[in-house]
Amino acid sequence: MRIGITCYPTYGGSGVVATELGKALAGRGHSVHFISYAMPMRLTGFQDNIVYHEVEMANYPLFDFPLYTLALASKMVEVARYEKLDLLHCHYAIPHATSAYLAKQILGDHIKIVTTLHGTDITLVGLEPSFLPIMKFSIVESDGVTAVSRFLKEKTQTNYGIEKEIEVIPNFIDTSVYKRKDSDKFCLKGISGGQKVLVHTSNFRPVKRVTDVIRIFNEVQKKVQSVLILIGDGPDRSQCEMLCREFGIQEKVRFLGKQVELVPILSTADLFLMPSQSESFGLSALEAMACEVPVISSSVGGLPELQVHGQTGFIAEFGDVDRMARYAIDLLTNPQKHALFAKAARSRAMEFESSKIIGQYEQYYERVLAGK
Ligand code: GMT
Repeated sequence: MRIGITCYPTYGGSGVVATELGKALAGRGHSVHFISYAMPMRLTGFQDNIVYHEVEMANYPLFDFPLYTLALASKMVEVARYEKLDLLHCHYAIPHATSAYLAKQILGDHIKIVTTLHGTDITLVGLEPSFLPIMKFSIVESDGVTAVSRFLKEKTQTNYGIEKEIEVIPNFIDTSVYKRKDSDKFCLKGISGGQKVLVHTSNFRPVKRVTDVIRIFNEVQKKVQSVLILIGDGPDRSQCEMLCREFGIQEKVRFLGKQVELVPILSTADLFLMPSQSESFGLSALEAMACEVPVISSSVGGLPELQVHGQTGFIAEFGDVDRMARYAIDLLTNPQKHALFAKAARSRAMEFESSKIIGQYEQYYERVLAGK
């Protein structure tokens, strides 16, 4: 197949899923064309049948706001025409599904559109009155729609009053890459062997509740010799740094900023924290689980579809910092229990092995192209 993939190229789960999907599809012999405003962060290395097409933005003094949706639609038309694409696969509905709809109006019915819903495109941004009608229209007009969890499928159908069939295809992980390595090879400055390592990674948006991560760790460090590693960056980072100073735990918390290579860091971890307010899937929790790191998370969204309470980690109501801290202390002070959880986390992650899930996307594409 000849597939166009559009995603956000930045640090974030939807872009990671789109890029890893494209790379895996290319590995299976498909021609893959990425269309975005910048090179997707994970699109590293050379693969013969992957081409990246950059959306160029024309500037004109009259345009107070960039017209990206239109420029993207034009680029989709150009790439689809000259590369003879069979389908356009949009990751994160806003504005990609709308651009694809416009492109299809120009190209004709032979090109098919698949839209994958990832999270806040449905649960937050798409619900804004200024976007809602176009979001609903763009989803309904896609030839195929997938969601990364059952939770997200149901939210889409109820929030937007959409009866359209939505296929649930969960996120995936390459467990041959994401596996625990000898952590001695990666020595985090200032961390001694006796200290437990707690990790959180996110885009530091309010929805991730990173301040709850700090609060949980503040309780944990009173009982367990430990450090907290925070990966990523975003609007809440300064507030988090301030909170660490307020609690006087700044020496025990490391802000590593954005990182591309997570395996060496996850390989030092004893626990992963994800106390989000909303999480349609929780890809970073899956990455941790694949590296044998149990997860303490909130019970929101698709998280209970990923992790098994009492086996791969623990789940608590979002905002219940005390309970999450108690769960963390329990696991960190009970080595036998921790070892069982670490093993269970890895086996659960294997159920999301990329080779299984990529096939589901291929089959779905075939169904959409056959008009079924
Ligand atoms: O929806 C977002 O906040 C952005 C998006 C991203 O690009 O990081 O994250 C969502 O998609 C990921 C990949 O499918 C999921 O693992 C995340 O759970 C989801 N985030 C939320 O639902 C908050």
